[in-house]
Amino acid sequence: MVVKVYGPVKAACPQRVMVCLLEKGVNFEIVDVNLEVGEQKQPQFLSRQPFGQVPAVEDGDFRLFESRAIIRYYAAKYADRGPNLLGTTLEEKALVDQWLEVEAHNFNDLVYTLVLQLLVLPRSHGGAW
Ligand SMILES: N[C@@H](CCC(=O)N[C@@H](CS)C(=O)NCC(=O)O)C(=O)O
Repeated sequence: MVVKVYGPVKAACPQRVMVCLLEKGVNFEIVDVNLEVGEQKQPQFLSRQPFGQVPAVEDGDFRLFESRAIIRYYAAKYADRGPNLLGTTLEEKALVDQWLEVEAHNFNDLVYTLVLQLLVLPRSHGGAW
């Protein structure tokens, strides 16, 4: 079963998921969501991701959104292949959780907007997504 990753390749949050799938050697396909025209806010996509953001995945009958929940899921699902992304001992697992929290709340919140405003948007068409 090929995992479907919904979101544009160039967006950081879907890239977080793609990197995890690549690390784990999981086959996936990209289903593009055009953020420039607001496809992520349309009812069809909101049924996958109620907050109108990418990424979302579809894996057979299973659907999931929130990039960090998705990477935790695939890291656990494919624990027996590729690099160990979750740690082995309780302490290693706690450290993985610690740094995932730091990335989400201390790093991403501060850096994401800066990178988007200063680097990504000025280089994209018309200054929009
Ligand atoms: N907490 C969400 C954040 C998702 C998010 O911010 N996605 C951005 C792209 S990286 C997005 O969809 N932006 C368009 C929008 O918010 O309308 C996750 O990690 O999945």
